[in-house]
Amino acid sequence: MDSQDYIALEEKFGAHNYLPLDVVISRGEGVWVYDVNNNRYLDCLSAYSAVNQGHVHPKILGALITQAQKITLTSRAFRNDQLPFLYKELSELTGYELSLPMNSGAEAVETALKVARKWAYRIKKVPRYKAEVIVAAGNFHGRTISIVSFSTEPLYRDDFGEFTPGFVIVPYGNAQAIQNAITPNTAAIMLEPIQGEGGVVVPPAGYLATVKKLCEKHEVLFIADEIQTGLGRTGKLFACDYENVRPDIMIIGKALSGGFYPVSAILADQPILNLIQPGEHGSTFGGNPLGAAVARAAIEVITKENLVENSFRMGEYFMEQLVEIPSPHVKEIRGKGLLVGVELKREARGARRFCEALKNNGILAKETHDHIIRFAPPLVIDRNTIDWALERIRPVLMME
Ligand code: IF1
Repeated sequence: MDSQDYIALEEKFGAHNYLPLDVVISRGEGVWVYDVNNNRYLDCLSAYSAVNQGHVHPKILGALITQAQKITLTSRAFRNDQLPFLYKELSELTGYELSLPMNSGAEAVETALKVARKWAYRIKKVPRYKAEVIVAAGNFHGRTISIVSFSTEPLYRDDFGEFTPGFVIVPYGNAQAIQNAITPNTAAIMLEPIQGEGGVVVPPAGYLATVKKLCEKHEVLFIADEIQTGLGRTGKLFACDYENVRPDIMIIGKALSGGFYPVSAILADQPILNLIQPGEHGSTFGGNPLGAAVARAAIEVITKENLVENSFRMGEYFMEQLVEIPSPHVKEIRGKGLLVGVELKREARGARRFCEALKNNGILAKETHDHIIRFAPPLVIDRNTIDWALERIRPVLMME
């Protein structure tokens, strides 16, 4: 079989909820992936930052195999010997007293929203059920009905109503708009520190710090969705670290498992997370020993291999070099660490054709919002590989 045969099967028997590039990947190693015809590509998406550690990282693979041969799932009706250590290691890594493990990012976002609402009723004494959560236009927090209820992207929410009430949408990057939206019923403000899907939108310097001060002043929780920006992606452990902002609730996922297994979590201190009493929240797989063992190894790789520092240095170099390319199509290059967005001018006729050309040059990147190319390679990338990539990106950005 060659690529077309795989694509034909997928088109025949699969729901069409994606329109992927026509590359059929069969294996990966580090920053490289290989298609069924053994063509090699540099992965510049990292599965939307779930593979920060590089594909099939041997240490995480080893943890997966070892644990899978012992016990994979106990349910939380009983205890297991991996989860206590994941809790401890997450607390040591992030400084939060507690964590609550889930599976997908959306589940962790829903968990954070439930905890914030409960905190509003029990601690802030907001009348039931008037709790409001402020979110930003251009957000992406997942695909559940409640989450798309506050999406501003018609593609993600049309025809999925009735929508969940209790959300207030304000422009991203504008602290005054948040101040104007806060009411006595505001439970929380939830933001991505950098909007990934929104087009790698970096807010003005000081925005996060100003928002956090508003939260402290008005007794509102600050929730940071660091599912994509967290765990080294932006050149700091968390993107909030750039402004020394400590969210009341931190949401993580994706690279928490290095792409081996769905593992997500929310992190908070006892006054907030102890509001959840036994039986009030959970899931079949949340906190399972296999996911916990994988997450422990994924975290160890990030810290022991200095991936945060590498992300900072490689990202700085990559963006410096991209800016030097005299492309007639580029409007702006932005991002932090190895989360880079190349915004194209409207007259460039969309980013998809550039991604197709990049694919033909051996680079896999994904467009977002039609006119932005996102580059997010695994954080293990080295300078030689970035130079290899730039040699192939340059002609594409210079094409007609
Ligand atoms: C798709 C986007 C990225 C996320 C943030 C929560 C979630 C995500 C900041 C939910 C997930 C993924 C979902 C995937 C494509 C991808 C994506 F394009 F959809 F928006 F990365 F930017 N918060 N993002 O980025 O986590 O439930 O998926 O584990 O749905 O197409 P999840």
